[in-house]
Amino acid sequence: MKFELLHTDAGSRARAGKITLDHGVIETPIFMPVGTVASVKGVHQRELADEINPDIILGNTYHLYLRPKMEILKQAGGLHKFMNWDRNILTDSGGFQVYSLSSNRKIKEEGVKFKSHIDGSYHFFSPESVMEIQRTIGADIIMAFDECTPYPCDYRYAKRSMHRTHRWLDRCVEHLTKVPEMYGYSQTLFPIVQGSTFKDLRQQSAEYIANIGADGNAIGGLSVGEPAEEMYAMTELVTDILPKDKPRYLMGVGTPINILENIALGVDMFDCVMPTRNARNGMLFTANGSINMKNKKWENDFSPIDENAYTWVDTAYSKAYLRHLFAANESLGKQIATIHNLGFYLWLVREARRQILAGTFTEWKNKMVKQMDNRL
Ligand code: PRF
Repeated sequence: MKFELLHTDAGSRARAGKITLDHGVIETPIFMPVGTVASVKGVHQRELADEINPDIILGNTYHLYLRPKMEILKQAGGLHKFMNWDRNILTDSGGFQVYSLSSNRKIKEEGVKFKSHIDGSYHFFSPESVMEIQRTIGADIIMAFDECTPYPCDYRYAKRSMHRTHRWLDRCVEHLTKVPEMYGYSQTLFPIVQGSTFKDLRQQSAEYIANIGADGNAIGGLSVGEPAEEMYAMTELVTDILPKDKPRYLMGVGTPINILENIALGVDMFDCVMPTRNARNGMLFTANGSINMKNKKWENDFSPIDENAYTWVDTAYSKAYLRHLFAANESLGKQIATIHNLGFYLWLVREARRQILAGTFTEWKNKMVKQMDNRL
């Protein structure tokens, strides 16, 4: 993996860069649409590639391991071939989904025993097994096995958990050297900073992760219920320590405003279920704020969904039509809303990149943050 830092903003820490991997170039800042179970929910791969056009999408180790299971992915020749997606993929390690989705999980030094949310069966994840699973899935960027602490979290637990995450990271790094890549292209491991919302822990963790010398670094444990100001304070502290010549990935963030604020703090990569999940609930993100598409007020509004035309659906359909689809519970409504939201998120990070390169980022960001705070 190669990362070129093209420009750093003068008035903030925002950066524009370029990551080169075997499945293509990623222009940063980037938003990665979430394709948890080998599908970005409701969007065909062709629409994803042609209309939304992300350089990379995300998959989940936890879900893919449980279904379709590793044997099928191995037979398919990896996730890219299985789902017919020939651009980059990043897989999360399960270090978050195990805690948020499974029940009866038991964390020990060796790893985590958990109960499947699908059929109640018991499984065990360790740093070693998660590296092997991610080799089989075959994503271009794979994540270290960590523990995402909840919020709030008491200091003693956060500290113990952070040290265990660091020990798990060492085991991931060590084990990965023993398990070869399976499909003829390279995979890059990103370690993850933890430390909850404690400054000294975040600092220690960022230093530990920086020392690993990985090709890219992630920040975990944020956007788990803490106030936005606390998240920004942690990001700022961590990006000050992580190497400048490597991409930074803030996991599971966030709203359009969160994304712009964190770009300003030096983050290069984002993922979040928000644009896809909220779309399915009828919530649209726009440059002027969010819209509840189910609201009666759109019943006879025949203006386009979004005249900024991020994707073809924005001008092909009216708000009244989309509102009707939600009222009638038609699956097409969810699909249209998903394409719009992902189109908007990808526009947002691309425009941020353009503004960074033009030297006008901060002014634009402040204006956008104000505008996007509205509810329409
Ligand atoms: N760890 C991992 N995945 C994650 C997180 C984390 O802390 C988060 C936290 N927002 C989202 N996804 N492995």
